[in-house]
Amino acid sequence: MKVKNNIILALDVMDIDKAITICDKVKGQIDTIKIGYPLTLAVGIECIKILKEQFNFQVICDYKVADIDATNEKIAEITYNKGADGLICHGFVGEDSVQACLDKANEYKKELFLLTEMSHPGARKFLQPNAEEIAKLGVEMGIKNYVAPATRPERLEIIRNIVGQDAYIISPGVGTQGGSAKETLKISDAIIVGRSIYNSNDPKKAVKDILS
Ligand code: OMP
Repeated sequence: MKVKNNIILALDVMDIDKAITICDKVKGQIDTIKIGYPLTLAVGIECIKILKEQFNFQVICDYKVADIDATNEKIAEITYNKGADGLICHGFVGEDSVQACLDKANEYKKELFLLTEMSHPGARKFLQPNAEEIAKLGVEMGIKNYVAPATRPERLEIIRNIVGQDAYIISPGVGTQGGSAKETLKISDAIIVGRSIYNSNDPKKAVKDILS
């Protein structure tokens, strides 16, 4: 996936009018939006179509898919069928669960992002001890896209070394969670930023400041 300015907006607002207002402000700087449960549950999955048709954005659905294979398959089917360009799935659930998502991504010729280690403090306890194994699983399965934390550049680097330079890593945790855009982009291909942009009085300037 090619992302303009290597920045993805995490549009975690719960109101479609607010979402559209923010998109209008950043549309010249950003071409890729990550939506998750907040917008999808508030507005419905049709929000993918709105973002694509009204703004021509690429849409990554952050549904952190983490179920048995049969259920993952259904979640991935509906997400890609509704127009998502990418889907984020968890790796800790294991190979069969991830494979179900990967098969759907391949069927629709869209992207699957494997979440390795998360960015928040709580990830240290259960996810961090297994993140390297999750990244290795992704490599064995031929996965090209990963999510890894901007909040811990040293961990991000370890994950980069496992998945290799050709893999595409997107990193959340810049801004409000404390990560630096500049440091992260030395290792990752793109950053994911939410609150620092959508809570700003001037989202356009917020994007500019993050990139400067
Ligand atoms: P802000 O912290 O507001 O910039 O938002 C970060 C976005 O990235 C939110 O949508 C989170 O749900 C998401 N995220 C993380 O913050 N940490 C992770 O480890 C993984 C994700 C994600 O999968 O996108």
